[in-house]
Amino acid sequence: MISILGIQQSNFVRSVELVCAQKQQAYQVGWQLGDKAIPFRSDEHLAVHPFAKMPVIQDGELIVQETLAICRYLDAKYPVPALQPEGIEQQAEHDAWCSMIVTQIDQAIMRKYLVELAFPTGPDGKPNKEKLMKNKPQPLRAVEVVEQRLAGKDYICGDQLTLADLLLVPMLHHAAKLKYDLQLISDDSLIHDYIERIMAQPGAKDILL
Ligand SMILES: N[C@@H](CCC(=O)N[C@@H](CS)C(=O)NCC(=O)O)C(=O)O
Repeated sequence: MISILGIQQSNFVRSVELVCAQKQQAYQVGWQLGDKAIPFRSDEHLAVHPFAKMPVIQDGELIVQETLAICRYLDAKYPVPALQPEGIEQQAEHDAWCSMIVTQIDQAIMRKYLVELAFPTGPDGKPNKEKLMKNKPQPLRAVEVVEQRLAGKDYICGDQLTLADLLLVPMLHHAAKLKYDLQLISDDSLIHDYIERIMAQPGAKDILL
């Protein structure tokens, strides 16, 4: 059983869950690795991730930090189905998208926007609307970049589901719930069909809640 340290609402924890589900590997999510409790931001957490981030996984004796490293490790250890393309050029393109997704796209959609809604910093414990509206151009630009990339494709790398999709979809799934002045994804965006395509994958409906 693979242990995933973190909370189920985290987009990056969900990405790792989606990879485990694709690989038909049993996993558990919570503040423990194996039998050992690891409270958030505790010394034990810092011992397995020097910046106290989630997810961290334990697979047998091995502990792996950082979502991209975890996903690549799982894809190598459990090769079926393959979640990275073959060919040097295709791999380079896939690596570039994985990198953009876990850096710029995550920063724009999650850190600059959705995290404010999940953990509000405004008066009376409400989301800080001024901050959200000031930041909104950044997630909107990230959504536009994704729409341009997906035009004419089923997945980020063409017709193969890859790690890039499993890194991206939890962010888009959270973002797609936003309405009215917070809305990021228009009702007619191809992103909705893309999310549905991923929803049809093993375990996805139980992970993307
Ligand atoms: N570079 C890390 C970033 C992970 C990350 O930002 N995780 C968020 C949850 S999605 C987190 O740990 N948030 C808690 C915090 O920053 O204190 C990775 O790729 O795994």
